[in-house]
Amino acid sequence: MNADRSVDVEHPVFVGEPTQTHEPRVHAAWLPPEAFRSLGARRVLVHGEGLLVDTVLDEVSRACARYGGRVWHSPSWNVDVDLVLALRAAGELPNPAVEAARSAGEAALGDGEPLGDEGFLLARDGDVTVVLADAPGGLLYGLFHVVRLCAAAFDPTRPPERHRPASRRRMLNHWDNVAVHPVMGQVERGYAGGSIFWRDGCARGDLARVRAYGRLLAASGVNAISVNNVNVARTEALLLTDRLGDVADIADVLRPYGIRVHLSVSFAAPVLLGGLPTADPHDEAVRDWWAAATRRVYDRIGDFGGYLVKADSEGQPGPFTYGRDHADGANLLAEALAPHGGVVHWRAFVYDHHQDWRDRSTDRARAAYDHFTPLDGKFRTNVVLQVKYGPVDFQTREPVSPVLAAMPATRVALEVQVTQEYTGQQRHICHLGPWWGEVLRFAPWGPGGRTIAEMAVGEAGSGGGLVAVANTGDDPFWTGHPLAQANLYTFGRLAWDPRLDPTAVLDEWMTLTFPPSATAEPELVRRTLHEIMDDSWRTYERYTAPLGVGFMVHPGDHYGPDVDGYEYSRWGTYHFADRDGVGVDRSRASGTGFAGQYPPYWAQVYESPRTCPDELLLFFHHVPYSHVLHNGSTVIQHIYDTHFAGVEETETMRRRWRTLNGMIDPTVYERVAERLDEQVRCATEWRDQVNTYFFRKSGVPDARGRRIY
Ligand code: GCW
Repeated sequence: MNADRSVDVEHPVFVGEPTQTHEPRVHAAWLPPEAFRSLGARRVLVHGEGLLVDTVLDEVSRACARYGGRVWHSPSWNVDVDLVLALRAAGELPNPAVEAARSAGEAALGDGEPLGDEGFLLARDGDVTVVLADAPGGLLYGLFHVVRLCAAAFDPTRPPERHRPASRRRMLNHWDNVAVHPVMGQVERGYAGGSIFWRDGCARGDLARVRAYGRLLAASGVNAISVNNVNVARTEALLLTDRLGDVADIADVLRPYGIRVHLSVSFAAPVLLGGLPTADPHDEAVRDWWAAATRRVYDRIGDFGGYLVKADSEGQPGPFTYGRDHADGANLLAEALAPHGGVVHWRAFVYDHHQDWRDRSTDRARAAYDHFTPLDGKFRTNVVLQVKYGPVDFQTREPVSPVLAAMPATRVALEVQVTQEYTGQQRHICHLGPWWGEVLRFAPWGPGGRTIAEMAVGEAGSGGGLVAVANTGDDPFWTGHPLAQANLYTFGRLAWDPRLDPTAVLDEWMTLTFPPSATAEPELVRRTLHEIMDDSWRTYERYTAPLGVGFMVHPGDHYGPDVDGYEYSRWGTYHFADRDGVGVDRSRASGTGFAGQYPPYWAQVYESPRTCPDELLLFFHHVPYSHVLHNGSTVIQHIYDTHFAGVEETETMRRRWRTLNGMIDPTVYERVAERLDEQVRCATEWRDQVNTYFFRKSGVPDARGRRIY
């Protein structure tokens, strides 16, 4: 035993600065000190070397310092311990108990299958819990698994388990601007204050906050992050060159948590930054420019993740300007990144945003499929095509994008939006886990076939994985609404394993965020939170746009109701309500043909109002108000009923929340209480505007005679 390397509570090993999550100013989210109680009261041996092992040691040391445990760092043989976190490759394992647990675990799990860079094995032998990994990253994720399990990690009867992330990359996109945008502000579609990275044109420099963020993300499973908006203006474009140092600083503080940094870049960068006359992907000078710029990035940030690109979309430059297609565009950047192991995330969100509402032949929902499917097989292997979950734009309900199933020879990533642009903007409780779960379980070739989750993961993790638009900012609760933290946590966990049950993940989040050991009535709190959150996405759906029609939001800020707000606009999002009926005919027989973009099973189901699921009826069909749904109600009565019910449900949420007064942290209580008042107000506005609109259009009274204006 090397006494110099042993660590005890008087002399904990800190490899980094203490993070601000321990200061009252910033909420600890799902990593309050209390969540570490079970771990921190144990005798722990950490075995192995490396930056991420230092992070593990730091975490364990701080937990033990607080809760009376002890920590040793290898080589410390023959100490009695409760928990060992060990790298298998770090030479001989620390003691016979560890060795025994390892063999027991490996035997129980089969052949000692490789754990990869991030996987780990958890096994018990006698009184010892052992977490084994082949790489430091695995040890870090193993540590957070132990934290999640609390006492269960030390249950003598716990069978061995092996964990590996389903996808290599689990990525968050920040739509943060460096310079405040005149319309979109510091964070585009940000509902949690300013950016944690940038303020008023500069890097914030407050890297402790970024580090604390990295820690939270690592504990959820996220391992990649793009640090600037996909809409890249001049100041943000400079992050690739003159301002690269700011990106490197962020990369440095996120690295100990296994998180790689990516950049959104402008396709026009060779012109904007390089002074070239063109950004044509076929131009030799343009290719050289990207190669050189990318080399400089890697000289500075050796583990840089890659580029994220929104091209030819909503005013962003792209290959269309030069008569090239999106494979040409994406491959240009992929070629520059390939020698360094980087990857391009190329967004499929390409459509005509100058549509004429009079033109019924153009359908925005068709656009991504029409642009991209002819290019299947043409992208380099380090291109990931990033596809929004629905064909339009992050609505509360849309069919799953047909592009996800239509490009078998392309690495495709599923993009979801954790920031609640269209789902209540973190003023409303809208837990999105169940919605993402539905998307992930969707089987594009029909029931029983491969699912979106399987496709995003790909063969042996070769798919593009899951990507999300982040919902975090410099708000003390990180996400504005404290309960919106659950959406971020859930995204990370589903990105790690898309087969997880979102409600079980929510439960995990509750246990970490409101630790039972620090909560007066833990079961009551948990039950009440489930009652409030489990169905909150469906509640939101009920009081907003009906039956999948979408986009009845206030133009610009996208908050609150405005039924005709987009009806005569250029954005291609219409509902076509008239005195007889409502909805968009996207059938092949008489509509835009969008339904035909699905494989035969769903193409057929969506084609007819008789078979189309109720919740998507108005997305696919224009039907009379008297149309009878599968649920037995008419469309008009369904609109009335759901809108009345939705508001009642928000009132119930509020009532339930009030019963928690005094049981949870008062600042959390107050913030949520405040926002629930706004949710009830806004839901009421939705109900009354939507019901009144359709009553006036249709002239059909509510069968139950409730008040409509
Ligand atoms: O939903 C829309 C948003 C835009 C956003 C765009 C996108 C970053 O309203 O603000 O731009 O999607 O996904 O690129």
